[in-house]
Formats: sequence, structure tokens, C-alpha cells
Amino acid sequence: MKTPFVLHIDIDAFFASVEVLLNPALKGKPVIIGGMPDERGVVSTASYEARKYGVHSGMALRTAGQKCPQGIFLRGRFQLYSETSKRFMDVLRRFSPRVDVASIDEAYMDLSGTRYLYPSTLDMAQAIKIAVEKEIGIKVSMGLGYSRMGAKIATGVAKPGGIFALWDEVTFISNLKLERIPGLGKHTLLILQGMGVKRVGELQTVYPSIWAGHIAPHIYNGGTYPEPRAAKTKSFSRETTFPEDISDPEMIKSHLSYLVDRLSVYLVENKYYAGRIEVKVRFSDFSTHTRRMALEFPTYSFRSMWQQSLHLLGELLKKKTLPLRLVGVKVEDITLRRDILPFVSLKNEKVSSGISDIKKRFGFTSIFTGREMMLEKIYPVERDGIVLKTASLTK
Ligand code: TTP
Ligand code: MG
Repeated sequence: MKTPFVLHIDIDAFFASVEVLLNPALKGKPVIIGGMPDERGVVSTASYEARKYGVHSGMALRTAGQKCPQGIFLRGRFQLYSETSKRFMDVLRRFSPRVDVASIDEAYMDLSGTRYLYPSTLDMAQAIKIAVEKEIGIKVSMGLGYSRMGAKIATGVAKPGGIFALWDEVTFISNLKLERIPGLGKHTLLILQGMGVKRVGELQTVYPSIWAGHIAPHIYNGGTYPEPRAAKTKSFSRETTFPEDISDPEMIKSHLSYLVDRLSVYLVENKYYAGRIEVKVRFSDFSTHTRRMALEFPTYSFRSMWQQSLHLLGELLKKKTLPLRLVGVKVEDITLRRDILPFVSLKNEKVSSGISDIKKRFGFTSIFTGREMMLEKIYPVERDGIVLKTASLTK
């Protein structure tokens, strides 16, 4: 994906913004949350107007009082912030199921599957921003990057109120000073600075093993988001040689339907999507033919795969008038993620995952299509499947 797809969203001056929202008289004023200036304790947050006076989170209230005597000090109402946070996250979830709540006022979203929904991830970010600000009534800042860390750093650049996209995250990060890297401890920073390293890029070139071995894994922890679980195999297949050659097309279809069923359940269980399907036949003269086609969209749905397989089988059977020795099916272009599909019905997939659950609990043969049942007449049926070939033939 060439556009930055990890979105980080953070509410501006969160606690203070909620107070301003509920009391518009505070708008434009230096609002400081945490307690009264003569109390012990620290500032939770301050409005951007108060920040101009040097007030920031974590500062002693007393110091804040000295720096900003005209500040409006409030104790804060945590319950209210917590409810606002929930509503904020709900708005985000309307745009993508992949929302990771990082703290009370920040979240990450994976926009990689949204290319059918918006012209670009930046457009989507803008739409989310407008929705949040309209519905919740407070300003947010956003960063777009290729990793969580990149996106979070981008939000820092965008604050307050903007959107910043890191198109070239690698270069951007390598130009950063080490102290700008979130999560890099003070001690590590001091040691690295003692070694004469100031910027990420210097560390990457002068001490690549320290970067790759210690720093990068730490700061990129969960960084490529979401962790792409690499598909080990690019295809899965199931095939069977018949105990005797078969000419009855209905019987051939029954075998194929059973094999597709096995593949579908396998895909569901392993959370894979298949992009392409291939059917293979071997005629009694041992000639072997295959035909394949792309599935309408990446799926694990039995019905989608079955419809295509049936079509492919029909084409293959036209090749010769001989009986068949073997039938097989293969799925390819296996992926673990797919784009969000707003225009298609996923009903068939739900059916497949439901069926897969039942099979898991009560055995593979506990639920069958009518077609598959035809096989029960010629093969032994066990809990976990039909014993397709007779033992003597397997040898
Ligand atoms: P932040 O997002 O760090 O700060 P912020 O939203 O106030 O300001 P901005 O993001 O624009 O820089 O934290 C979110 C809320 O968490 C903040 O409003 C108050 C609370 N908080 C504390 O109570 N103590 C702290 O030390 C910090 C950093 C935040
Ligand atoms: Mg914030």
C-alpha cells in the first residue's frame, strides 16, 4: 500500500475541551484542569490558551497558578470525560471495525481496507474528523503513517486541530531527533547521546545492529499495524481419486462439493480468504485438465466457492466424454486481510462460519448438503469426515 494507512487520532486538550464544550463562556480562556492553584497536586491538562503561559500536564498546580494567575482552574469531572471518550470511540468504530483504543482520548485505526470507501486515506481521515468534531463537539488532531509510531509522531506535528500525513515515513523518522521517538527511555537516550548519536538516521547508519536489535523492535512494538500474519502457503487444495472411475456427473459433483466444503471449513478455521479457485479433473485415460477463475471477492464462503467450482467443472467435463478418475479443487491468492466490501452481501460467509462452528463441535459430518449426502451411500462416514478411498486403494 503506497498511501499511509495507519491513522492516529488524539483529542486536543481533552479534559479542558470537554469543560469548554459544556460551558461556552470558557471558550478562548486559559482553562486549567486538576485542582485549585493553592492545592497540592498537578495539572491534568490545560487549554491551548493556558499553554501559551507555559502551563502543561504534570506541572504543579501552584506553579501553574504563578505562570497563569488569570487561569480558570477546575477540579475536573472524570466520569464526564470517560463518557465522552466512549462516545468518541463509537464514532470512530462507525468508520472501521479496526479501532484500537490507546488511551482515554486517543486511538489508532487501520484504514488499509477502505479503498472502496474513499478516494484516499487522507479523505477518509478528513471525513472522520468532521464527524467527530460535529457529533462530539471537540477538536481532534490526526496523523497518518505506515506504522503506529509514525502515525503518532505525525499527530504531534498536526496539533492542534490539523491532519498530518507522513508520505515518506522512513525519511521522516530518520531525520527525527532521538528524543522525539515515543517510548524511548531517558537512560537509553542519554547513553546514545553519549555515543554521539542525536538523530534516528545516525543511529541507523552508524550503529545498525543497535538500531535493528534493540531500538527498532522496541519502538515499533506492534508497530506495523495490524501485525500482518504472513500466509505460509499461497494455496490449499483437496483432491480425491475415486475407487472406480465415475461417469455420473451428479456423483462427480458430490465429490467436488465435499472437497469444497473441506476447503471452506479449513479457510474459516484459519481465518484465510481465498481469491481464486481452480478445479482439476483426471479422465480415465489419465489426461489431466485444470481450469481456474478469480472469486468475486476474497472469501471463505462455501457457496461462492461452490458456485464457481461447479461452473469450472462443467467446462472441464466438456473436454472429453470419458469417465473421471480424479477430481480436485484448489484455492489460491490466500490473504489474511481484505478490503472492506461495502457493496456485497456477506450472508454466505456468515452461513459458512456458522456451519464451521457446528462441524467443530459435533464433527465434520454432522452437517452436510444434500449433494454431499450422496457420498454416504458409497463411503464409510466417520465423525471427522467421509473416508473417501477404500483402504485397499489407498495403498
Ligand atoms: P493528552 O492527549 O496527552 O493531552 P491533551 O488531550 O490534554 O492535550 P493534547 O493531546 O492536545 O496535547 O492526554 C489526554 C487527557 O489525559 C488530558 O486531557 C488529561 C489527561 N492527562 C492527565 O490527567 N495527566 C497527564 O499527565 C496527561 C499527559 C494527560
Ligand atoms: Mg489529547
